[in-house]
Amino acid sequence: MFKEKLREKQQLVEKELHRILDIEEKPEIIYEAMRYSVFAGGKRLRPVLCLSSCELLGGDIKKALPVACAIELIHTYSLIHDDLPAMDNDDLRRGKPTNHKVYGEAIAILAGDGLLNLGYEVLVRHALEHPEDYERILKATNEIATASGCKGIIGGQVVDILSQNTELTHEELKFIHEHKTAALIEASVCAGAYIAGATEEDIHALREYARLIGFAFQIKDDILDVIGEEEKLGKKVGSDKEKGKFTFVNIFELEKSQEMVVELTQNAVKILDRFGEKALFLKELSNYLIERVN
Ligand code: GRG
Repeated sequence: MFKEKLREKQQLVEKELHRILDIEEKPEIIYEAMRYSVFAGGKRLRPVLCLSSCELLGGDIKKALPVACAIELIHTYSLIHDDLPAMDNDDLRRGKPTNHKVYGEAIAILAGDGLLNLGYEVLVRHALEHPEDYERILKATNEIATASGCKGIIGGQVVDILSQNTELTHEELKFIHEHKTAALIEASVCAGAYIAGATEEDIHALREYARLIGFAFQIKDDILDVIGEEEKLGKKVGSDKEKGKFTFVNIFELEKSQEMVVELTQNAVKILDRFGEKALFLKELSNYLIERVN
């Protein structure tokens, strides 16, 4: 039942992303490069979180769909840029050659820029087409813009890059994870909630929930980089060590890191108790993330 509901939401997102990116304009190559990475097989976790928090608060998920897709476009831009030679210099992403390996560095940079801008275009268009929801969409956009900026993923990426080959404290590592990973996960949950007309108390609880699962998600990512299977992961295993990246597994070893993922998730799930039965899907999704293999 959970898997079916997950698939349903992923398919909604997939269909809408195809609609958004079905652009037959010149220069064709840029749209091709953008589609290449968006449809390379991502899990769509962030958009599913966005739809689910909207649903949790009794909102109409169709109204959250453009917002969910905008987040996935922005997330995909960050992956393309993260893989560039000037950043992580990766050859594989989502099980396929990275964007710059296929299209060259210049087009990959522009495809990332194109996706970032398209994300905001989708949000602004949604607000213009639905003036009755204008304020809700604006609040969601504010969440997404903040998380995508220097207070979020860019700030996390800067510290991550400057910290290569450096031993970090728990606090320093937490800063990177909270910004690089948890920020956009938090924005996904809060944006969906805003579309449903969340109260500030709802937002406070959901933000705390999302922060915890975002953090757990990154620790799990660190673990998978050590014990994951390359084929399932869709990227190289052991790349953190190779790049001199300090991770939670360095500080806490595997067993303790795994315990932390479980504990953070349990604490996150407890926060959802206040929403009663409606929170079942989000709770199951949170637990599913502990078991993920990619
Ligand atoms: C602003 C250039 C720039 C980068 C921002 C997001 C980011 C920093 C870099 C991406 C690389 C990375 C490992 C980020 C941590 C977050 C994370 C685990 C991303 C992968 O997310 P998944 O597993 O990927 O949801 P899919 O492919 O399923 O969407």
